[in-house]
Amino acid sequence: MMLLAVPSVSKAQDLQLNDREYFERQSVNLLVFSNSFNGGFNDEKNSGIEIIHHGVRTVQGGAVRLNNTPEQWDLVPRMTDRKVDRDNGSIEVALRYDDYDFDSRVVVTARGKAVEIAVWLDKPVPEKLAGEAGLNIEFLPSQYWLKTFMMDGRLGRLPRYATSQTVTRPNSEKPRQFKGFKTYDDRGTGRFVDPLPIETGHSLSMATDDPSRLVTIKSDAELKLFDGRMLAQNGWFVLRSVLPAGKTGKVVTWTVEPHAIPGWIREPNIGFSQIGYTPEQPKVAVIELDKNDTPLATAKLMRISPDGTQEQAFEGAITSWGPYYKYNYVKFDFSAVKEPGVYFILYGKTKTNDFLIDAHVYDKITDATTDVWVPIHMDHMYVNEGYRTWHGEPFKEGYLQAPESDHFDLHRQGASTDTKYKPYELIPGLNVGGFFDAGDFDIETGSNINVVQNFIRTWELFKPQRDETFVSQKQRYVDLHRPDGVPDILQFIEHGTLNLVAQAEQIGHMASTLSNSVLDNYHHLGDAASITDGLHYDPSLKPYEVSADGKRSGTPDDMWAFTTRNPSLDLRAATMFAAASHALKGYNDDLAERALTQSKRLMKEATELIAQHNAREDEYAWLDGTEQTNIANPRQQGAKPDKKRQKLLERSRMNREQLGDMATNLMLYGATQEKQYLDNFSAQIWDALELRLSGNMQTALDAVPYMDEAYKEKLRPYVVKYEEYIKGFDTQNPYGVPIGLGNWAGVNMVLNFGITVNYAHIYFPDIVGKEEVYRVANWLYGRHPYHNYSFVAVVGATRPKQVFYGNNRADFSAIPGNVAPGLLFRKPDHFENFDDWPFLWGQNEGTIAGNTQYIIFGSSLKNIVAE
Ligand SMILES: [Ca+2]
Ligand SMILES: [Ca+2]
Ligand SMILES: [Ca+2]
Repeated sequence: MMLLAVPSVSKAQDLQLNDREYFERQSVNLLVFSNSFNGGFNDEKNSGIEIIHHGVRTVQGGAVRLNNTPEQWDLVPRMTDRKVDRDNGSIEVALRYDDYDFDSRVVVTARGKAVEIAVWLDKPVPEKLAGEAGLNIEFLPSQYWLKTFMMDGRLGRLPRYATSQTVTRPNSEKPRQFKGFKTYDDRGTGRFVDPLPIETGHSLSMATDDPSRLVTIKSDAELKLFDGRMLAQNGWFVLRSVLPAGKTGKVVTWTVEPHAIPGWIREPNIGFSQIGYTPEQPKVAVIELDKNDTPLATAKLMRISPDGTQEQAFEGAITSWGPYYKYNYVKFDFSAVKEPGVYFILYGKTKTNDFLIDAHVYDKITDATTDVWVPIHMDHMYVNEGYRTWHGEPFKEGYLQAPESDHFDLHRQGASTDTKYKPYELIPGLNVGGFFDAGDFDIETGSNINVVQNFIRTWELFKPQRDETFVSQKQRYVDLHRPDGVPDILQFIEHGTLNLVAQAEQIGHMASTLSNSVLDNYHHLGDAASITDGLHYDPSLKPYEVSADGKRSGTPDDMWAFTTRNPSLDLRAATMFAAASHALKGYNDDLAERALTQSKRLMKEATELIAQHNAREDEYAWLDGTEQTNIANPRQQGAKPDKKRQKLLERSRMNREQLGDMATNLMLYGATQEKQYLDNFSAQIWDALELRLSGNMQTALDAVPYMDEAYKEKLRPYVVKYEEYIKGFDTQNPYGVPIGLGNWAGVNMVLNFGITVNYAHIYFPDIVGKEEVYRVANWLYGRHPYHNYSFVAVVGATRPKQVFYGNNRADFSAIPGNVAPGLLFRKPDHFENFDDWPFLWGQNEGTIAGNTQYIIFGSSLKNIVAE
């Protein structure tokens, strides 16, 4: 753990192929398909040839592409082979477009301080793609706009906003997009928009006025520089050379040289809590250092007095944690400082922003989420805040039965509708209640079930009476910061339940989703009420034509209900309905009654369907859905089932089939107080804890309020083991929390962990000490890799993140109270979270399920701190 990198002044100045299979020199990492185009959402702007330049991933998307400025749903190549040739210092990838039977090879070879990028073809470019296929690479707009560039000696400045020129071309010339969908509405013209280049030539220098961003590209082929934002707000600056038609062999060659600032060392990233600290809590900053940096012996805590003067409050030793991926980590413990006040950390010349030490720093951590983020995501309502309208009432025309479709956004409708409706028929009554999924505007039923459950849990545990939101279902109107006499959480439970009950009543079971029918309105950025025209789709009218009575239109923009029946989703809904009916009783008795009716019916039907189906399930699917993949800890993985374990698994599976899911049983007991549910739970929990302690501890803790002392005593040794699991993170990474490596950063996993730790502390304070509950808070509020901004657009933080992937992302903005997924891992060793570029959903999007999970975490943390 103590292997500190020795700083070396005389590091080789040429790009070298390193052990992690990328090209490296101090301040430049050049990756060749360490990350390929295989994410769930097509072009995620995270793949191909990438450059991490002075610590920031500013270039990606290097590949053979079929468009001047590829959009998310343009075709991406499949990587069919990748070879690393150490002797020649080169990496070769084979790329294939199955839709066009088109293969190419890209070979990247180190040439001193530059690399050569060459495209090789064994067969000429297919005729359909001649003039369209090219070698592309993409530059991050937020790191290049307003900077100067030079093409063949001509100077220019990269624009802050897209204002270059375009042409239109016949649709027949447009290469096929994802699954044949279209990202654009051609308004009946039969033509698509194609950007024209900003500049063309043979030698380009990007950012001649910024040595940290300067990249020079030279080629005998014509280089064309485009602005991808002309088609899509999340587009990048694109450099490309069209591949010549009819040629084979080495058809295009570029020389690419990223400038390196001599002796550059990355500024230390001092991770600490932007929300501040209570006087008594542990206070340990984690400092992320360049591997060529030499750790200092001490750091200081400075106090800012009320008169504005500064004084040293504390000086303490720097202790080493060691290397973790590409950086080196040290810690600075200033727990000794307990006096309330305004402070900042001074490490060498690096000074943090100020923060508070005060008993009340956690008081407001959930307010922005409950008062602002959640109500803005209420669907089928007009949402107002002061002078501002967030959105009008969306989807007034309701939802059509989806036809069979292999759809976008991971949605699918099977061949049968599983309903009484014919494809394209209006399913009445679905345009009520519900919450927008995330940065998009669909209702994901599974997420909405989670949301209602999260609100119910918050309500049952903490009974928050906070009332800052006016909600009128009759007026279909929400007004922020206007109390209406009803606790907001209760209104949120009602709003979620209204949509889900409508689904069960109208469809007969749960829809998988209520979502966009056409891709060209799915990527909508703006007022949700303008996604569709609010008029019923009438195929007897021409597109854009409106009926004489003004009620129907020929524009096929109506949303669809995806209705393929999924009994496990129905079962989850049944559980949630039982709990909702309990929570809503006395507030909305009619809805409570409807929820209970649907709960009983779905429970019965779904259990029968599942029994018929008798689906084979693999070991981890039921054990825990959240922690099974991608924990950045190899020690967690690969535990092979032994004989005893196999036996336990068998028994668990049988119990589950006969008694139902244990967490569901527990929730049903909470809702009904019927003892059989508690017995069903008790019959399963101990095996579950033996099989997967960390994944099932939360459920075990959730049962404590219903159980006797004997249960608690039996649970005790498991909590002791869980405490070891918590402490184990201290040696796995410098931050002491589970860190995810998936294509979606791991905030949900971190929040789950945080909630479980909080409850373990509440019920077993002698085993899980109070100091443990700050692990996740520290991470969320700024103690993490890359930068030290709070991942929560939160009240109280000095420096929250400023841009998120919300539905206002095109304005480089945030919706207050959002929680970002966090640190996105790029293989093989890079964590990042952009705060000047909101469009990478894997690091910046907030989801309705995640943000309501945060409300539970935050509420429990506040309660513990207030003790
Ligand atoms: Ca969605
Ligand atoms: Ca209210
Ligand atoms: Ca419509």
